Amino acid sequence: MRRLFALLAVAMMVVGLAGCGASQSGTQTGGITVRDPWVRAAMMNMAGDQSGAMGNMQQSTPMAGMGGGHSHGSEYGNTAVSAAYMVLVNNGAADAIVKAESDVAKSVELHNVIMENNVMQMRQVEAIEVPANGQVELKPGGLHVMLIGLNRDLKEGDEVVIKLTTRSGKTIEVKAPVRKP
Ligand SMILES: [Cu+2]
Repeated sequence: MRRLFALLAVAMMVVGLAGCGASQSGTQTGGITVRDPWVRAAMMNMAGDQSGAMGNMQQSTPMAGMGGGHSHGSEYGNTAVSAAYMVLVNNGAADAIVKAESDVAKSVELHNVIMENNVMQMRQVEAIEVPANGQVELKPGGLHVMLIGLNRDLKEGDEVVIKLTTRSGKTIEVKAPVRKP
């Protein structure tokens, strides 16, 4: 009887692994994978135009007052910024993105956009949760990976490498093409 259980367990593991391999189609990690990544085109010298990363947001909403301080224009001043978007697809247990890194910017943060006093503002978030067997879309006007202090221009056709770290300890390397929004 015990032996039967052992055999059963091994059989289940094999089936499980095979299923996993098939659904991953070549990617190295189970759990979260990235689909359709892109980075918003932005120039380092955008005198008077800080709309690079959040163009949609600023066009459709008034600037936050001086006290607000969380809209792009007032928070980042002359620092060139951009943002990365993608779909996070999770084939496994609930996980989250807890860190993002890239060579193209001095600092990289996880951000969300929220409404406060009728003004859309960006907020840094500690993690982007991705539910088990679910997906989360990072898109303009919502969750995004914020690139602050660009080291170079991001022109259409360029490729930006972004490294994401999951709460479960995996690293996901994303190669995101630069696009105009
Ligand atoms: Cu942001």
